[in-house]
Amino acid sequence: MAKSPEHFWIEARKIADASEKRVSTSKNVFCGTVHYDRALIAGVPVCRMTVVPPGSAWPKSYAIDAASRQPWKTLKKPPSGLRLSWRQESESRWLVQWSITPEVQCWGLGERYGGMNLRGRVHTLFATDNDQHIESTDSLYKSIPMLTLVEGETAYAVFLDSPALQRWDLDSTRNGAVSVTLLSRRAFTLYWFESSSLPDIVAAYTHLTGRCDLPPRWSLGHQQSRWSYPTEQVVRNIAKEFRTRKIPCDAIVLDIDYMDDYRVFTISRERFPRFERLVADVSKMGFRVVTIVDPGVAKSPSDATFREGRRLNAFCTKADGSLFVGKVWPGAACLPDFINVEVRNWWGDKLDFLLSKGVAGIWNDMNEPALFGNQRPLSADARELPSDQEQLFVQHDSKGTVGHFEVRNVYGQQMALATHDAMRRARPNERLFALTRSGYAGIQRTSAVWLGDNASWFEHLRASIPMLLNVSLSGVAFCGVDIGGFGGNTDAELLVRWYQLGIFYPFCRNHCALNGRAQEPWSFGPEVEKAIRRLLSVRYRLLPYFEQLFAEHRQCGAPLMRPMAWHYPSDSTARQIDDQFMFGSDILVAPILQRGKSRRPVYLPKGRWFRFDGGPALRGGRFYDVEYRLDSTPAFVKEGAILPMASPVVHTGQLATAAITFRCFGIQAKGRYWQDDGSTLGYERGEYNDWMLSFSNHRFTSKSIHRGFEPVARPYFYETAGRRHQLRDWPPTATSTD
Ligand code: MIG
Repeated sequence: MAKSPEHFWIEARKIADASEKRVSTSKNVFCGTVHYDRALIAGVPVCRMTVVPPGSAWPKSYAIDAASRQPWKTLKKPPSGLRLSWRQESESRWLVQWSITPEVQCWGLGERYGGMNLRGRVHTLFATDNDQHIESTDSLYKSIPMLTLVEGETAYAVFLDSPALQRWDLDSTRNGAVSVTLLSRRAFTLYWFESSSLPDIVAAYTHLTGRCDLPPRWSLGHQQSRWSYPTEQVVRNIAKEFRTRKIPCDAIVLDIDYMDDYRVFTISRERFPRFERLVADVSKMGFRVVTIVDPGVAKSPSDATFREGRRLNAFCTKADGSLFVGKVWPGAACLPDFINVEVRNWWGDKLDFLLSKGVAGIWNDMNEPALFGNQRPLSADARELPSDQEQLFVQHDSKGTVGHFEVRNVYGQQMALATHDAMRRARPNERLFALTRSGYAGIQRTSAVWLGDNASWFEHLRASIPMLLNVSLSGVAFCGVDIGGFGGNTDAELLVRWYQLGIFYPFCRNHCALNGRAQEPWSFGPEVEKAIRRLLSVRYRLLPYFEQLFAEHRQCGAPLMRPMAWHYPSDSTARQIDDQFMFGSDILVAPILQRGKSRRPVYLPKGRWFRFDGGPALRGGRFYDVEYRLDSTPAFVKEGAILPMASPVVHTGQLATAAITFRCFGIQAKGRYWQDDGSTLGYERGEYNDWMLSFSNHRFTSKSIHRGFEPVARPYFYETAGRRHQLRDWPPTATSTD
């Protein structure tokens, strides 16, 4: 048989690899203990391998949700489902290997720049503040070692639970070889999720690592940010502009310039003389205030936080016990050692400085930790881990001292934990909003995330879809990127196109860097403002659907943003698509992603679809060339769906009494409607209503699945074929039948 050209390439690469010694032939030097077990998690068979080097403690997991309990069954030998080989190659280097078939696509792995399929490249997980998001970018802020391998209609997954540097080579040599290199001297755990459906894999992974609590309703609204709104007066003006222009908005975000000399837990009284009044006044207008908090504490005897931290030994030190000092916004600064629970509690108590002033949300930035002039303290291609003493600094938890690189990937995670726990203490019955830049597996339990410093480029608008899909499949449902782009200057066209997509980001925030051109919605004249107002009002009208999706996430781990294959696993065209996505099961989002274009191809899977903004049904199973004007909603709704929608409001405080319309798509439709107070933890005690909605034979009916919440009176309608009908006795009283 004639050999294919590909065959010769593979042979040639083998020769080249051998001469470069890339195929490691080192032997296994492991002489510790390894433990295998297996469990059925959310219906998925999962094999677990725990590797403990001699003299090491059993691994401590920062990822696993303490509330999750599994019936692990110990095995005498490696389970057959675990289709990998592994070895310890040197004192600090581990190698895990397996091979993948040609059709496999590699998804997940947290925050990666680029397209959705990660195959063909090496991906390093080592928390890095990198504001250059370009083709060659590798490590970014988050490190989530959960890879999903999609193979036809099913998927399997590998989660390597270790907060040390990991290098995932996903077949960069194109011969089907996958390898994971881990640089650590400590024990680690590997989870292998056996072949299942994609939704089941994510359900099982989020069962283990947790799901996000229901966010406060206001945090699902539009948030307006800027580095930085420099004075109280500027913030008041921004608030006033939003309200007089009737552009929906729920939060104003204060970046580092609200502080005095960038010192954490201070307020510049020169620029924010009546900060408390400001917070109270904008609250009356329906805004929440979110403030940034960075970990670096000014190394200065005049700084109270520094003095306290010093007294409590709260800072990371060098191996000789002296303070580690790096350079960040406040100048020379020390870093709290967040893996220590006492430090977390101390820091959390300090947050009362902001919480007691009425600040609603905390935004944790720079928590990789970022250090000016030292963003990559260990080279991405390092072969060995320096000794504990040489790992930039050392950290201390209850078990003792550990080199920073061993736990670097959870620095941000543990800061987020301190924040979350403190907010919980201060507000025991409230839903919390915290945002973080760095994070590790399980970050969804404490924080929403955004993907750091993108730029005002169409490329980054485009990349946000696959990036957020991969983050979503890595367990983090509450995510978004800076709308308008952070770096550089946005322009009218880009800003509008970005809002067209951004209204479907679970976390919806406009944010812009210091030097960039202003990009508040009114910055580019009335036409642009009008388009953005309309787009944001679409988001606000859809917030009941958002809330229902978050409730679903809590129940089964499903993210809001889902790749097409989530709902169409047997459609091989859908599997290749990463420039459109499903928002829940009913809405397909396919925005314009290129400058100068107002049309794009949109793939509609089998079934019939309606444009969100109205029009005739379209038959799916093919591509359409679709035109979007500047104020169009770039979305389609599946026939047979019922979307719960609110009447227009400008902030979520008005939502509880806004009329609800159940929009029915098609002559037979089904939907779900979740209702609660949007602000407290009452839903955990059953204080919510959950309805099954149905429309058929020209009749709208509903069935209650759960009733535990008494909503305030508001009008309800259903809408079919463009006509609205009031539901006079809805919701039915508990005793009536529908
Ligand atoms: O060194 O606080 O990603 O959102 O505006 C830059 C200033 C520090 C980086 C964050 C960005 C934020 C900026 N911060």
